[in-house]
Amino acid sequence: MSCTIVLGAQWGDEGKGKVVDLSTVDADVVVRSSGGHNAGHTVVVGDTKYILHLIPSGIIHKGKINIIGNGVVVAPDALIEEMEGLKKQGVTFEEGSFFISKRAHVIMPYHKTIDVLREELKGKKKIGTTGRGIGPTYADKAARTGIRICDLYEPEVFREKLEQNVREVNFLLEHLYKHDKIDAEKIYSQFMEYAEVIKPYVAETAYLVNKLYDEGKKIMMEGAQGVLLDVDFGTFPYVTSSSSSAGGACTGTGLSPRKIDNVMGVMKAYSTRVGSGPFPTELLGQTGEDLRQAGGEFGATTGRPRRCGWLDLVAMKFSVVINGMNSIALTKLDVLSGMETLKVCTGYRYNGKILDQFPAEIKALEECEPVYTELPGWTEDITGAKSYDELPVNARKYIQYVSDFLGVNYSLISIGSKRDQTIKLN
Ligand code: 2SA
Ligand code: MG
Repeated sequence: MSCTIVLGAQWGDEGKGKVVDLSTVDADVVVRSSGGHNAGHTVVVGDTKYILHLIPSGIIHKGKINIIGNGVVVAPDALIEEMEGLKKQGVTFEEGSFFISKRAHVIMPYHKTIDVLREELKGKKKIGTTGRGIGPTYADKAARTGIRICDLYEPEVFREKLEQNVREVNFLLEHLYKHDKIDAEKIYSQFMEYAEVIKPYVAETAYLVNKLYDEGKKIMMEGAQGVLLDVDFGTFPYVTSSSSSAGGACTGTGLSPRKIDNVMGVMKAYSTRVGSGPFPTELLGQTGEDLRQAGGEFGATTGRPRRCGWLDLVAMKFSVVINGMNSIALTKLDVLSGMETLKVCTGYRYNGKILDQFPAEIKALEECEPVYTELPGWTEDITGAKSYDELPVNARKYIQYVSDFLGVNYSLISIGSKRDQTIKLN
């Protein structure tokens, strides 16, 4: 029995899709514990490309159990659409292969409306959310007004909560946002229909996930977003609204913390982020543009160009510490080929001091100046390397430097998007 958490160690888009897919082969159970359809995991199997948002990637393989945990926020309409799309690609949802937690909170249409309007109101200070209603749904959860999946099967409870929430939302729409009001009745009947469609999959997954572990099943927790977008530990307020770090895998599923055996962080060989917020190592000039083009750094969900920069080891070290990361999957190393000199950030200069810890203060993150260590680049194409020893000496030096700094070993190094462009190290 074992449980491994695979999480994005930076700001998301580290290439989790590929790493998760490789790890799925060994897993019996694949679980999502946080986020919603703001995630976008691209998995390529043979010639087929699957883009998953809400459904755990184990669904692509027959015989795996897939669970959407209580920490996930579920938009039933988006879920049904994703299921339909996957079915068209030949994916089946056999009995016992897919479960949705009764305790997961539901993203309602008004959450999406508020998400978008709140961003508009913020103007320049906007977070750059995905506009999927994620923040307002988690806000309702914390405010104890949220609607859970189980509520959909108690029509009176659902109606009462819905009407109460819609009253509040309509007040805001009318007086703050100057927006058309919404109709609770329409939402009610729509959601009653959605509830019927997803009913066969709804379960008390907290018992289930512990039982599966106790039976000796191998569990993989599939992270969404990245640690630096975690609501507690990320670059608040420029974060998502869920616990995307390792702790969230327990609270978001009910699996006991005593049952977590491994935490694998997926780390891109450089940094990217989408949306607003501080990014100390961001490259605004040609080098950043080169990384964007070479790395194809455009969002899978929204198509937005990603901001690019050097690898930030101060941020990474924080990520290693708070997650207890015991291995790193290094991705997109090939993107760095051809760059004359590579830089890694090992400290932040701020107010005349060098910080070696990732600061909580947004101002420090915005105004600090990265302290870089320069390492020589390599010109060879590394996308065909079959082993660590086949990598150019400077690539090995870069990899080694990072691993020594972080005090964590690699489980794999990815040198291209295909499955076989992977150097496994243990
Ligand atoms: P939200 O919509 O409330 O969660 O947005 C808040 C901030 O979190 C950022 N965010 C993301 N950043 C990177 N990747 C994300 N998801 C997909 C992924 C993206 C994709 O996991 O790969 O498909 O390319 C993601 N989701 C949220 C967002 O930009 C805001 O800064
Ligand atoms: Mg992505």
